[in-house]
Amino acid sequence: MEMTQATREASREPIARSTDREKLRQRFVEDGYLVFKNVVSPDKLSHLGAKLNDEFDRAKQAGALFSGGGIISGHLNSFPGEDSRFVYEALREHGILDLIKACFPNSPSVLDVRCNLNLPNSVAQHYHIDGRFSESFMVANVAVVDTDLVNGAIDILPATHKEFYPYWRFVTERLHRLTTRIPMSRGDVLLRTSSLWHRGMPNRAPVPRPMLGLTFGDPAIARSLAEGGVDIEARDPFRVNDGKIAFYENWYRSNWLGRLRERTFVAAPVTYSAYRVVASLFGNKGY
Ligand SMILES: O=C(O)CCC(=O)C(=O)O
Ligand SMILES: [Fe+2]
Repeated sequence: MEMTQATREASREPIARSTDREKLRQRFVEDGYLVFKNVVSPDKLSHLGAKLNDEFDRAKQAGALFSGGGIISGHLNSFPGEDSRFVYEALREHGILDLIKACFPNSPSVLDVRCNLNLPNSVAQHYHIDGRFSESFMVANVAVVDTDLVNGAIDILPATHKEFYPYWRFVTERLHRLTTRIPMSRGDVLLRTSSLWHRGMPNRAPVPRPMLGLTFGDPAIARSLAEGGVDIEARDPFRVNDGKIAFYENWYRSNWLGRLRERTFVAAPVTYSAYRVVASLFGNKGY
């Protein structure tokens, strides 16, 4: 893999001094992402990873999982439970929360805690941004297991956050040529803006690949909480679902239309891509 500036230089030490923080912030503004090595305790993460796997097996065997909703393409969303709180504390101790604040000073203070489960035999996702371009927020991805090209290291397109690309422009300007895989060791952190183009990749290993995704100040989440009458300041994001692990749909709904879309994508990614080009010509969502 080609090592990028961001990967090579990101500090292993806590980001103690504001000068360091300002340098990192500037690099983040340029590239749309930063990688930090060795932030979160590998031992605690292996414990969490084992628990996630156990819960997933249990839900599968109990027939408690939905069909479709990301299961066909192999990319599932989940809530990693109260036992993942140590990850947030590690981000704080490392100075990463302060850095996030420096990068997004005006974000609503709403944290959401998720985990991407990349299942064995998954396919490459479509390139996308998370949420709307005009509402970007920070995502902290934490490797729960060592992640390489075999078990599905994420693919990002550096600096694609700087401009709004409707999907037809994404295709005609051939942005996929910027492809940069980000292998991570257990405990490494990828900070990325939600508006940086990226995709989940095939997992060719026999076990699921979990990757935590903490989002900071996602306006869509702030809105839906406000609509539900939730007091954001009082809300504890680790106590969602009584603090228990849960599995969620990702990208595709688990109703019949969602399953049809997902099957179409898996069987014929080009057809799906063509559909997105056409949709991007008429909608303002961009993808
Ligand atoms: O699992 C990954 O590597 C990325 C998944 C992703 O980007 C998503 O589901 O939105
Ligand atoms: Fe994503």
